[in-house]
Amino acid sequence: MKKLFMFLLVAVLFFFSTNSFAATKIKVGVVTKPGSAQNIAAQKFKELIEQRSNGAFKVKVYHSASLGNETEILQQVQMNTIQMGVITGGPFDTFNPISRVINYPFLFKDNAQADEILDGPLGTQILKSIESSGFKGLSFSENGFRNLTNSKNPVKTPDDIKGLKVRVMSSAIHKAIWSTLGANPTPMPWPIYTELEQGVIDGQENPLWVMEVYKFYEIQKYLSLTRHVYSYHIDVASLKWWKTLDKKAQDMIQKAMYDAAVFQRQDNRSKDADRLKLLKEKGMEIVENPDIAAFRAKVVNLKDMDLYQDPKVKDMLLKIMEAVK
Ligand code: EAX
Repeated sequence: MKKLFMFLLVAVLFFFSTNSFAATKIKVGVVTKPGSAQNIAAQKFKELIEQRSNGAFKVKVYHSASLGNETEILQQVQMNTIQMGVITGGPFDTFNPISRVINYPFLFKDNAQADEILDGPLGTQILKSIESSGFKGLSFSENGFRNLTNSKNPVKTPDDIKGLKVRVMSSAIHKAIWSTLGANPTPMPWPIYTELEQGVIDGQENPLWVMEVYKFYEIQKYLSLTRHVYSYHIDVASLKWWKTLDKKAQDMIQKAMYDAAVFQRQDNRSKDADRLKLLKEKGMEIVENPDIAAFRAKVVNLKDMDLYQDPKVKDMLLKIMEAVK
């Protein structure tokens, strides 16, 4: 009996001693493939945190929807079966309506404005408010300004959109934008190449990197530089997991993710001119100056819709609008 007790004691001590030296594993979920905006942010985070923690953290990035679509990744992050994700703003909509404010059409004029708001106190407040949904918002990396592509006709004015079947993210505001513009919006999770190829949908909207990395130039003839929404990712951690970490670890992770986000935004922006050139070479017909004023006029009243009736959400939207005036 005594021997058995001693054996168990040694076994328990051994377990704890080895475990305290084992690296803490962090699973990061992204829906897109290597070379994508989300992956570049996640990979940079991996590189920075593994290096800065001397291997105390070990990160594995699960890409290409291997853990499910973005809604499914977020559900797993809530439960802490996945610790982190780099997730496009759209799908957050069903978890917390605060995410709608940044998806508001024509909110930011340019990248500098987006950075100023998202890295400033209002951005911090948005990250803080998703805690009520089980997420620790760490930082904002970016998808970029979204542009419309389609297989039917060049789009210069909202009239050219009438009846187009446009795939949208799982997001009430994105759906509202496209129905207000006269399209027939179809919510669908990523990826969507097959649906575009088979004509289930006529068009989609995304930043330029998507058209390149996913080869949409093969199946979408027309691109309009509508820049209708600045699309962000929330770099998110499981709040459940976050609470198990000590302050030092939290700070280190937060800083590494923020630095990765800043790196990724610059990386994304620095490639856009070449992407446009490539898409032209690949045969896309590009409307570089669509009638933005006409698009804007159509969606100007979206802020008064039910979507923004929650006073917290409306208040945040109005504050941002005021700040970027
Ligand atoms: O980043 O679903 C979307 O349209 C996203 O922008 C997609 O994940 C590409």
